[in-house]
Amino acid sequence: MSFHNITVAIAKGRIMKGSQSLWKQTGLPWPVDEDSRQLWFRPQDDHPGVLIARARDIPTLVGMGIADLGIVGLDVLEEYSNTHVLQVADLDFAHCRVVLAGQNEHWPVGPTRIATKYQRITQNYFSVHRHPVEIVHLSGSLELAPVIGLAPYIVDIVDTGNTLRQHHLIEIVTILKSSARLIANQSHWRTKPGLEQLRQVLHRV
Ligand code: PRT
Ligand code: MG
Repeated sequence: MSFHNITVAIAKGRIMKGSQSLWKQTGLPWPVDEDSRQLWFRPQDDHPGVLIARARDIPTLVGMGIADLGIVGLDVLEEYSNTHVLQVADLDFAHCRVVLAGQNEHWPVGPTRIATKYQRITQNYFSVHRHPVEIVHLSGSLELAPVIGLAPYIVDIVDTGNTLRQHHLIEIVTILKSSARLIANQSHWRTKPGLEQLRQVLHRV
């Protein structure tokens, strides 16, 4: 099968590491040269190209059809997805959870402030539970928010739980279980040859 027309947008960091081993398992040559500062590796021979981007930009790049496919965590997809993007496979790596955490194990009593980089996920969750919250957007170092008195609760990604423990924070509830997902541009998915075949190659391993 020829994938020479196909570009996959991949989030750098953990998702890229996992994608690299997925490419290895499938026998596809990994086109990314990590020592170069290049971010766009064009399709070569019969192999798909790879575009490296920030995680939160992947749904935009796929939705606009700049890339045909994308690989991104479900957490990022729930937060930043758009109507032009389809989820086509669970790739079963980069497992983690989006959790509510605080300085004790109790669910907040009354209106409360929550620091997070996941505004949409947090707002939806507390709307469903009809619990009033004020969301403070931070883009990193969430664990510091309770310590410095910015917000008593955070909504953040947890894997082993070590980071929370180090900051004396306790998990209260899991809001979302996440893993790496393969996403597709909706109209490319319907019309472009090779996308379903590439999905099968990536999903079957
Ligand atoms: O830096 P940038 O904002 O571009 O992206 P990023 O830092 O979120 O990228 P990256 O590659 O580190 O994570 C990308 C995706 O990996 C996330 O969107 C998740 O879907 C997934 N993932 C899986 C994780 C983790 N596990 C994880 N543990 N993302 C982040 N973490 C963080 C966690 O927040 C904590 O601070 O790693 C730290 C260690 O976690 P513990 O619980 O093991 O201590
Ligand atoms: Mg990071």
